[in-house]
Amino acid sequence: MKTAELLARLSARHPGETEYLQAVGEVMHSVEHIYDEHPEFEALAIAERLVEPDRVYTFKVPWVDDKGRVQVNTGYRVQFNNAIGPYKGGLRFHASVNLSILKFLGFEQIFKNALTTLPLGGAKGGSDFSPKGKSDGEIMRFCQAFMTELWRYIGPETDVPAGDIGVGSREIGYLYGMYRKLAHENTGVLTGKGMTYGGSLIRPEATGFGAVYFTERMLADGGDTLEGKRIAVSGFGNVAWGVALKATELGAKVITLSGPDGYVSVPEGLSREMIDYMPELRATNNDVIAPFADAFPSEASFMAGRKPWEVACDIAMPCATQNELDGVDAALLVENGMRYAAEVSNMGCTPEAIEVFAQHRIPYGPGKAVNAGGVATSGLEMSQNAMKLNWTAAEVDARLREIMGAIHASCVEYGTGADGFINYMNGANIAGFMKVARSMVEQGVL
Ligand code: 2IT
Repeated sequence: MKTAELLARLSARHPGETEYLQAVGEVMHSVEHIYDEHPEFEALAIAERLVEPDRVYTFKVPWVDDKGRVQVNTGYRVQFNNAIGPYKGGLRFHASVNLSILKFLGFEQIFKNALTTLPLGGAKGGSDFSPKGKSDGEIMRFCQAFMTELWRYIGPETDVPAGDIGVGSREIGYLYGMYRKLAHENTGVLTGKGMTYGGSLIRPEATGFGAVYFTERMLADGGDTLEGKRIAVSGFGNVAWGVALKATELGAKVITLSGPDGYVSVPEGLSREMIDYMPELRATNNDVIAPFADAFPSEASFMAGRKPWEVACDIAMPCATQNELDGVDAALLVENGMRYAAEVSNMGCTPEAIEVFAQHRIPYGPGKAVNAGGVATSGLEMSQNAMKLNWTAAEVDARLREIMGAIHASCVEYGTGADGFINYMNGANIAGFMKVARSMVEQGVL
């Protein structure tokens, strides 16, 4: 593969789409050697076809706020690739959302979904709507307005959205209600649904639990366990909550959480009471972590405007957003003794950070493998909806564990170097890519 040429052409065609170009660059560099061993890939222009989304929907979302003012946001759905299954991926509601971010997320989703072992294609969507400071009524009206456009493009066998940043069970409920009304049908068209209308047990916990199951296996590869390990976590949303719950249960200490305003340090590790407080703080819709330290003044201290990567820890688990851990942060973490990096946010580490990990031979689990338990459990929700039955929490959790084990095995199979060092990023990219590329080859030029 002429990777440099491909990337140059792509950046000329999509100037300024930095996150998208970053995500494509990472995957293409990982797969170029394998690609060249398969002349049929080059002949069928698999790379050129894979890097462009199948289609992108953009639409206007007008809605009325509590003061009676008309607001206008932009809505998107990027349907990236459905070679192995229906389009699948979350919706992000955040002020930063733009086409570049949704294309990077949709592109990553293709390979992540392929890794889950389930038949799921890649997509992503969302809006630049910011839920921060909005009332429940405003959120409902926005979700309803968003769905009046989106519903034409999705369906239980074609494209199944879910949550992401800013879209949790409340938003999924409002979105699902409007879809049901417009389409006149009750189907598994969204995942992350509430338990009263077709949701799956363990879906709320799945991204965080899956991330800890994967991390446990990374440690086992190094002859290590989670017992007594200090974990620096960023974010304080659904994903950070699931990580904190499972990691603490397995004997680790979660010693930080963070928000856009700074981080909290909890040297003795989060207690169950603190973990239970996380969803409460999230529900205030203010997107700040400072009140956490006010709620637990003797155990937690707030560091305004700083990132958690300055604390000494054994494991770093970024759980907030893309590019939240850069080269400087990575160097500081390594200097302070960090031994494993398990990225839970999508593309949470910059290329420079990944380079620092590689230089110091720090095992690094990429987001598309570590956080795949979320979408995998969405796939399990789809299966339950199709069969019109519900599995028990224990059954879903057992399947999630099995899937995370399979993802880890793929990373090891494709990522172990001649010297025995496991490059989980290359492994994940190659394993995901090979499945999608083979499926595209078998199905012809489309
Ligand atoms: O990034 C992700 O994998 C998600 N936000 C979950 C997607 C899904 O369809 O459950």
